[in-house]
Amino acid sequence: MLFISLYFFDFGVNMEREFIMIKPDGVQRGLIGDVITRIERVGLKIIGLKMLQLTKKMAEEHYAIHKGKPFYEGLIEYITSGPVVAMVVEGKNAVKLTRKIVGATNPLDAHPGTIRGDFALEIGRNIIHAGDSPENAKIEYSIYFEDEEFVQYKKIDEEWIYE
Ligand code: IDP
Ligand code: MG
Repeated sequence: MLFISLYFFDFGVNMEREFIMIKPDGVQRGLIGDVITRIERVGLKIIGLKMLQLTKKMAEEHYAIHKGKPFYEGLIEYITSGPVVAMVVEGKNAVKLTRKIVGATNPLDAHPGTIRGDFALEIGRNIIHAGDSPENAKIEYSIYFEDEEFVQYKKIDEEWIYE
């Protein structure tokens, strides 16, 4: 019993949900598979996944914190320019881990091996979005997903991923 409660306690620490979006350039360039592979292989669990075309209203809500910045209008145009793939993943330290896999905002600063470092060269065409904190990830995924859409399941590799 003690073992079980300790196990659950440990597993619960830093378990987070992260919001990820493959932007229109990622979709158009055929990178959906590459991106999802990188997210999956690190051990994160996909609990929600959908393709959609963002409306201007959704885009403005998503990027509300950037309103007024010089790149804002271009960003709204870019993110609504074609279909995107929206995803919610779950895992220990999911936000920090995802941001590491995604790489720096400007692909010029993103290390090789990161998604932006490997697939992009301009800041305004940087393939992927990822929430920068668990709180912001929740605000963002709530624009695109209802809570009931998330699938609760246990992956058989969890005991080999979590110590
Ligand atoms: P992040 O996507 O790494 O979190 P943010 O600073 O939150 O970076 O910016 C959101 C998005 O806005 C970036 O991913 C990028 O597409 C775009 N962006 C940020 N800064 C610039 C810029 O200086 N010029 C053009 N686009 C920018
Ligand atoms: Mg951001």
